[in-house]
This record gives sequence, structure tokens and C-alpha cells, in this order.
Amino acid sequence: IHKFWETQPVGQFKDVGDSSLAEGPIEPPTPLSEVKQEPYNLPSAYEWTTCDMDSEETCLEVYNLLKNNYVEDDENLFRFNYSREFLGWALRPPGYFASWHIGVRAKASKKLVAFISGVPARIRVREHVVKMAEINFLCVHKKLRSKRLAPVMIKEVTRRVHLENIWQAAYTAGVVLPTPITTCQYWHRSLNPKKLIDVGFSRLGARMTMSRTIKLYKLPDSPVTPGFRKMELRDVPAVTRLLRNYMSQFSVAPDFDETDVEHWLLPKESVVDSFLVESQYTREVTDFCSFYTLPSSILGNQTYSTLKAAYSYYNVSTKTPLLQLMNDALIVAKKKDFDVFNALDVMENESFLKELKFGPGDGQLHYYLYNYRIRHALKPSELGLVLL
Ligand code: YNC
Ligand code: MG
Repeated sequence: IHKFWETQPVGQFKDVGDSSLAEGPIEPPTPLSEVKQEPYNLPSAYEWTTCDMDSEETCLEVYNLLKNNYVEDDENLFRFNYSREFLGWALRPPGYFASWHIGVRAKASKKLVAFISGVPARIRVREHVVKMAEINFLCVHKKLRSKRLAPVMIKEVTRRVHLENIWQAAYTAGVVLPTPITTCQYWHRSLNPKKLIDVGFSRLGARMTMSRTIKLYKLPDSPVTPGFRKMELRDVPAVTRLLRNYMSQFSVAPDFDETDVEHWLLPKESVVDSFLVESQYTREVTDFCSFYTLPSSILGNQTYSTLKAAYSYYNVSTKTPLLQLMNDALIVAKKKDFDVFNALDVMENESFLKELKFGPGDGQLHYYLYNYRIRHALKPSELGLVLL
């Protein structure tokens, strides 16, 4: 039933529970000279293009392809609308490869009709730090679906990753493929319940009125934790130490150094927000929280066109209880006019979701590794990785 995925070095369904299979790479690297030198063949009406994300014009083409054709919810009410600034950030981390930003154009019109991307990352699996590609933004134009273009795009990005001498990858999808390392659930915390109900994102609870619902989700005007402030450039060393120490408890997590923290966690307007708690006495950074901005287009509503969503990213609590830290994150997100705050049940998130009035979403997010077998599936709480 998975004609393509059955041919790939990924954990296969038939091997689930087979404890004779060792954890680690499924296939060894091949000499670079043996990596196919030419791109895979596309149907003759199409051609490969490398998308230069430094070019405003190309960035806009990728933005528009995704805005009109990327991920929708099960009921087709919403579609992710990653901003141009976000795409520029997500696709150009330290050491990125322009060759991993892969487009497909119609030869005749030069219109961009498909895209897939990778960025390099060091990901720790238990005690092993592995160089990987994080694969994201796989998108085929709605009019070209079910023509087996996706497998060609996946093989092409794999070839270009191999050319950089990288042999593993991490990715997430809403669909079940062979075979998830874990399956996570999204939880949603209403910040603007009236709008969420009006656009069909949420429903008025049983025996609830609109005014009682608004009151239920009300938040203070400003954070309650003394020393809670926005992260700054000077905080990069302290945040890196705090994060590295905290992430060591998870089975799979990024191995962030200071350059990574500066890129992925330093606040960037309308892209990523980060806050920390600095002890008033010792000036020590004891806690950290962050979220990224990912609006969704609201499909066919007369009043509203955009749902402004914040997504929980990396959080660390050592002194401030995580519950209080995340409540402050909700407060600042509300102040920034987000409609909803989303979080996965990864890391220690379960400890605050119910108490802070998050509700479970429908639909799951499956995490995968390419060419790396893990012995048993993880619990979401054992996962320390958030992909965009
Ligand atoms: C998916 N999301 O199972 P089988 S997530 C991977 N990820 O293959 P066709 C997927 N594979 O089952 P369509 C997938 N969705 O026969 C489908 N597939 O073995 C598999 N949607 O291809 C599927 N973006 O071209 C099947 O399908 C085969 O025209 C069918 O295209 C699929 O970015 C898609 O959800 C998703 O744009 C492009 O539906 C299209 O339907 C679409 O006939 C809306 O494909 C947007 C959307 C996906 C978001 C994401 C992560 C992608 C990971 C890709 C795998 C990376 C592997 C590692 C590579 C580097 C390795 C190194 C080293
Ligand atoms: Mg297709």
C-alpha cells in the first residue's frame, strides 16, 4: 500500500516490534562518487529550479504556492499561511544549502508548481548526535495532485542531501507513513474565543454562553513572573547553556549551539518570540519560553480572512514553574493579538495543557526519521524536537 515508501530506508511496518534490528542507520553512507550526479527525471512539461530565497521575487513565488496549496485542516476551513519573513528565516539557518530549496516549474509558463526544502541540523538520538536534514514545505499544486510527483521530489531532495554527505533526515506529516517515531497531538488555547467560534475553529461549549466563554479565557494584562522579559542578543550564551542542559533529558532533540540559538530563538518580529526569566538578585537566566507565528487563511468567511496563531516552540523551566511560565507566554501572546496559542504534547507540555485551558485538537502530527531506526516508538513526552 506504500509503493514508494516500501523502497526507502525507513522503518517498515512489517518490522515493528522486531527487537533483533539494531537502533541506528539503516543503510551505510555510499562514497560521494556513487551518488547520482544528475537530477531525477520529471514529466517532460516540467523542470527543476533552485529557489533563491535571498531573492524577494522567488521568495514571493514560494510564498504564493504555499499560501494557495499547502496544508489544510480535515474540514478544509483553514490553510497554513507562512509569511515571507518566516520562510526566509526557516529556510536560511546557519550553514544552509541553497541547493536544498527545490522548486518545480512548468516549462511553458515558468510558473512554480511544486516545492520541497531541507535545512541542515544536528539532531541527537539518545547519546548520538547525527547530522540530518530537516525536510519541510513539501507542496504540489492542487491541479497536479496524485500524479506521483511527490516521490520524485523526495528522491531529488534526498540526492542533494547525500551530495552534502548527509545521510539522515527528520520530518513531520499529518499522514501515517512507514513508520512514526512518535505521534503527537496539537492542543489549542483560545485567546480570542469569539473570533474562534465565529470562524468555526471552536464551538461554544455545552451549557456555555458567549460572555461566560470570554470570561473563562480572560488573561491578565501583563506577565506575573518578576524578571520576565524579552530575550536579547546578549542572552544567547546563557540561553544556550540553559537549553542544552534541559534538552539532554529527551531521547530525540536538536543539539543547539550558540549560532543555532541566535538564529532560531532570538526574537524576530512576526516570526519568533522569546522570553526569559532573569533573577533580580543573581542576574541568572533561570527560565525560557518561545513561540513562532504561523497564521492560517480562513477559507470562505465573510468577516475574517486570517487566523493569527502562536505555536509553542522551546520552553525551559528550572525555577519558575512551567505552568506559570506558560501562563505568562499566553499573556504576552494575547497582548500581541494572537487569536489562539497552539502546543504539541511533546516534552513536558502535558503538565500545563489542561490546567491552562488548552483543548485537544483533531488530527495528529507524526514524526519521522529517514535512514535511522529506533528500537521502539517514543512517547510524545520523550521527544524534544519541534519542527516548523
Ligand atoms: C507526506 N506529507 O504516501 P506511497 S509535510 C511524505 N510526506 O507514497 P503523489 C507523502 N510522503 O504511500 P500528491 C506525504 N504525502 O505510495 C503523501 N506522501 O509510498 C506519499 N498536499 O505521491 C504518499 N504537504 O505525488 C505516496 O501525491 C506518495 O500529489 C504519493 O502529493 C503529496 O512537508 C503532497 O500536506 C503532500 O501538496 C505533496 O498532497 C500533496 O498528493 C500536497 O501522487 C498539501 O507520496 C500540503 C502537504 C506535506 C507537509 C512535509 C514533510 C515532507 C517529508 C517528505 C519526506 C522526506 C524524506 C527525507 C528526505 C531526505 C532524506 C535524506 C538523507
Ligand atoms: Mg502528484
